[in-house]
Amino acid sequence: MRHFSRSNLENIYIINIKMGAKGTKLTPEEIKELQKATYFDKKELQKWYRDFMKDCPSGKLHQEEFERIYQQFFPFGDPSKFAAFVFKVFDKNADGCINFQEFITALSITSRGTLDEKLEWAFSLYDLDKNGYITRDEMLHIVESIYRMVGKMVDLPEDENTPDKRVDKIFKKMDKNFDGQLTMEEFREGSKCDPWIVQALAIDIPEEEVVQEKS
Ligand SMILES: [Ca+2]
Ligand SMILES: [Ca+2]
Ligand SMILES: [Ca+2]
Repeated sequence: MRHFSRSNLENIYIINIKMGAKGTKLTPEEIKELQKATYFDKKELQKWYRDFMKDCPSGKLHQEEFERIYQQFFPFGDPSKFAAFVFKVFDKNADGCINFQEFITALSITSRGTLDEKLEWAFSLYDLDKNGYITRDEMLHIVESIYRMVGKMVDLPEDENTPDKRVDKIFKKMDKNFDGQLTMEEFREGSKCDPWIVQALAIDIPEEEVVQEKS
């Protein structure tokens, strides 16, 4: 996750306020701020903004719409629970909707962020109460929602064919000090050996980085 200085954060709020009242193009100042906050260039930002405003003319993406997007990708499963968890990570200020700023920064991390940024983003998805640890229960909630979303699309090996078994397996591998919860450090190390945990979130971990860590 990127760390913003206060002035950057303030700028972002100003951007958001301006965005509420305008049309289909970002101003040069908005572009400049978003270029600092994301890995996208000017052209990409304008394009994402146009698409975003086309889909959400109010400038706000609500949870139901977010769920509908997931439903298109998982027509045979029930992605509503998983979408709700992801929505919470996108909706940084927890006001119940995703604005363009929140949308594009999350997209930037999940698609182009560094490995550590992606892992931190994934960690914050699993860490439901945001206390800095992932408990077995928290992971079970997410894994259950992933299984519901994917439905019966894939045949899973015996030792992973229920969310419970899957979480057991993950914890056996990742919970190095056996205290029943994962720190960011344990999660980071473990995810590099078991990319499923992150890939299941549709976050792409570059192949080389995974292999590098293994050797
Ligand atoms: Ca929000
Ligand atoms: Ca937690
Ligand atoms: Ca632990």
